[in-house]
Amino acid sequence: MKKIEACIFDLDGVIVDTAKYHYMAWKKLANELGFEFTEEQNEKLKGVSRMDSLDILLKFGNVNVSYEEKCLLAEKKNNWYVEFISNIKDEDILPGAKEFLQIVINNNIKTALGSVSKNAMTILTKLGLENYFNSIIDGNKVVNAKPNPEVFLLGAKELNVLPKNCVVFEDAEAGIQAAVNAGMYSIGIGDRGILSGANFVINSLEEMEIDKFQLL
Ligand code: B16
Ligand code: MG
Repeated sequence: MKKIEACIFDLDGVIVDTAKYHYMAWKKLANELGFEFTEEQNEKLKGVSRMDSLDILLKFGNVNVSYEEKCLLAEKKNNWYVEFISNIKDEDILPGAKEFLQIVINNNIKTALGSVSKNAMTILTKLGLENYFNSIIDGNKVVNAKPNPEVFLLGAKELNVLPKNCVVFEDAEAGIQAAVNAGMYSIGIGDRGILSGANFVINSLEEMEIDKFQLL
């Protein structure tokens, strides 16, 4: 069994089912700007910062706007997203997430959150999940979004664990790439085709057992 000292979890799409709310808000913005935005196109936005996501979205729609206009559009999207998550409940926690976090903690493996979302703390507090993490890295602590490894490297640093002894759980292509760039093991959650860069892929944390670390 590899020496696993820490698990770093992405938030949207790994711990909570909020990736769908990001998609809904981006789709609403695209429609308002006069173009369609598919779930397939949305894969390219997962794990990517708000402004970088907006740039990708506008490219899909062939829309050119000034920097000032971009700031207004990003704010608009975020206001919708914040509205969507204002009623977030226990049912929005993804299957097996809380249970697996508890197993990890019981096995004396450190835990960190590695999200580039500026709304991460709001979500964790609303769901009473903040105490499951020894360290919380969110979009307010990092400059570079995934696939840049900054978010995961800062998590490892705060936990005082070497990157090679960390496992990252991710649902986004950019997130798996960030884990690879950080020199960490990665477990993809979702589509095998999209997450092919991961060490292995599972459907949800419900399938996760400590013994699976032997596969890394
Ligand atoms: P916000 P993660 C990412 O969170 C989302 O996957 C991505 O869709 C979003 O654009 C980004 O956070 C920024 O979020 O607009 O709330 O600051 O997957 O890294 O937990
Ligand atoms: Mg995610």
